[in-house]
Amino acid sequence: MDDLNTTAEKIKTMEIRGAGRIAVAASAALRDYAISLKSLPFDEFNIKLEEAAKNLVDTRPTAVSLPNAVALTKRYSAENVPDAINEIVDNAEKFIKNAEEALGKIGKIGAERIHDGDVVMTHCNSHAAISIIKTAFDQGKDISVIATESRPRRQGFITIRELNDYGIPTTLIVDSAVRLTMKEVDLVVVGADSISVNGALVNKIGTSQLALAAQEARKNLIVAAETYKFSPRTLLGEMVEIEDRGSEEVVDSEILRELPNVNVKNPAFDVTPAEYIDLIITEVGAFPPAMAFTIIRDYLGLELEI
Ligand code: RUB
Repeated sequence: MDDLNTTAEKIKTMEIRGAGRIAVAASAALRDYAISLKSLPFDEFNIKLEEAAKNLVDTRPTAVSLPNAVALTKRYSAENVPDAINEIVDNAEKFIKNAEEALGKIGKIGAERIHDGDVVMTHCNSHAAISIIKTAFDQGKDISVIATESRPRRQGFITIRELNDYGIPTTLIVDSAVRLTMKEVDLVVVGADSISVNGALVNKIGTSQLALAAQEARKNLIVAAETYKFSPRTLLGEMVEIEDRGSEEVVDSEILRELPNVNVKNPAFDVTPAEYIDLIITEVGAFPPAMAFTIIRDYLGLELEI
């Protein structure tokens, strides 16, 4: 289970992060692990595979891309090990290829919403959101970006480096400058960790603050999300769990030791209700959030379980 454990650890420690990259890494790890079980009897193979799936899914709770990727990778109808492995390898190759192609399609569809001269605000570091921004830039549109720092892990620095290297003029702001800066913005583009059946978006903490400020300033907010970021389990009433991370990400433990009456809370994600979202850009088209059920039914299936 070595490689699988290594991937699980990298997801847990956020060496691999971002809902899309987590999903692709988990699918590849499960594929390779299944191949490594080729000499086991079928019943043992099944048990080991279930354990591995659970191990991966338990690494981080919020991004539904992870259980979706695992469920789509590990399903097989074969009743012997070699055929089951073939199905799993096919599933993984398909999932990874679709995930890669989805980014290009989202970029193309989303770029239609960006016009020459636009200032785009983004939050955290989302490959899907950045794909939209880069595509608009590639189309020759004269655009610039305002990127939030995204405390506490400061994923905004990954974003500004990426945009800088692409030649896109970018301004970095601290998270608390979002509302003040919103008047300069034409469009907000963010990624997604999960989208529930009611069209609510779960994304990096602070996303809902961008949404509130955008609505107040009458600016549109669009979400860039592959179809595998929608959560079938929310159809069963399940709520998306918001990951709580350690206090050391927010404040040095030394300082905290001197403050026995202080507690630090570090929720990593928040929820933006559907009414704050103009459109969700997926690889199969741009949808209003009210169509989340249709996307789950048509592109993920209602029985997706891990
Ligand atoms: C990352 C984050 C991103 C989404 C979408 O959080 O909230 O906006 O995962 O990213 P973390 P992508 O850094 O805690 O994983 O579009 O790349 O899948």
